[in-house]
Amino acid sequence: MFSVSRQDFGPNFVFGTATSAYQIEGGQGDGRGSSIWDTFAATPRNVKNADGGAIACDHYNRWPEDLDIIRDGGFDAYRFSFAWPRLIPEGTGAVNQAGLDFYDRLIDGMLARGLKPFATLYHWDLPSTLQDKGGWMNRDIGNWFAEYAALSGRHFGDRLHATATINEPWCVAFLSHFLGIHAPGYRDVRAAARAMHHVLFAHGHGVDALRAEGVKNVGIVLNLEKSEPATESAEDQIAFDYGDALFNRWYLGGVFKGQYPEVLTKALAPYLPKDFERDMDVVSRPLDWLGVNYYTRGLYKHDPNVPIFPIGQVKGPREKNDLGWEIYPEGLEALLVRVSNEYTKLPLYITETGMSETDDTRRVAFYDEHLKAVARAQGQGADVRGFFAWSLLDNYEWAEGYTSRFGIVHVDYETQLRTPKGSYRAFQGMLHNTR
Ligand code: IFM
Repeated sequence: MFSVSRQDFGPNFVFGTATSAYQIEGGQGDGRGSSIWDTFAATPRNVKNADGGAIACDHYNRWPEDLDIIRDGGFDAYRFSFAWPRLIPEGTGAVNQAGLDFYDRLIDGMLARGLKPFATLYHWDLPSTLQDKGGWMNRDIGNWFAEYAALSGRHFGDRLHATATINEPWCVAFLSHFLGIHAPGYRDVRAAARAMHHVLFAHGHGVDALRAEGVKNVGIVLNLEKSEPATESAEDQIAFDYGDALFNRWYLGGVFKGQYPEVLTKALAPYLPKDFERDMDVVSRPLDWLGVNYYTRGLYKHDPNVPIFPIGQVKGPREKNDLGWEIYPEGLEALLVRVSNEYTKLPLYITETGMSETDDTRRVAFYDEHLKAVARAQGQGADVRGFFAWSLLDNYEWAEGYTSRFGIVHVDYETQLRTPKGSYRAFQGMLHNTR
């Protein structure tokens, strides 16, 4: 049971659950092209147990049952993503009719169940053919992404309640091109700097393409953290400034102010695309809403041994999830108030939060605390309009494979049996019959 009730969040507050295509769909026949996650997962030592998304939760076939589960939970909305290689297998050019048909069925299925479709165009499954051309390192991705956005907007746009261009650009750029943890697995500062700019450049092109097709309610989903210095020392303050700039301000500043933090444009000057400043009006196209994904805080300390950004991270003292991420609900409150005061008055949605954990009573407490943090942020003026639990199902947790379970519904990967957990029942208890 949660200690909050639906009414605590205002009359039209949207409650939903979230997933993404590669993490749940499987169904890789039917004309879907190869994605960077297929090959990254197939490469030894990238993913625990060499797990890949070939079957995942078999949502490609089991979507009616999954949508029934969302409806029966009393949720208002479902956040899902389109798989670019399912719709345009080679990234540009020929369209896969089976892909259009699948998402037609899925969206119509949501509408038939009274669920608002919140779509994301890109949740990390880049078509491999585009990676062959440099992927996010290539400026042409602005045009490739616009073509894909236009198709999605033209075909599905009138049935979507909200559309996000990109999910978590920090992960697309930094985690995947500097830290090498996600596909395509680069550890290269020039690759990262280019991806950091091009992901937002492509986002802006995507916004234009969606609007040209008449799509309403367009946004982006940023993963943000509550960055803090590890100590009060001057050196750690500087480390915090770098960390906050890398995780938060690059994306918030780019999208809402058309400006990247100077501390990074200086540090990355040799590696950024030439004349990137000329693109900032595209990067900062006006939006209708912002999605915030929040999981933890970042605690930064000075580390003189790290070149370019002399920073390291330390673990905070609080409870952790089973991936070691510190649980810090008041960070969500502070972050929402900061975004609202410093960056945008647009409607905010918590498009993801959740906990990797097998002990579901801890997950119930996690959600309760984070819901309360949202209500407190609303009380301080943050215009938060919705909350999506990550995730509907246990699913493919990227480099963690299937070892990490974020679902409010348990999935037995042998049988594909879905079993609602206590956290699902807690949402159901709060939401039931109040839609
Ligand atoms: O599973 C991911 C999701 O794809 C993006 N946001 C964070 C989640 C948990 O790591």
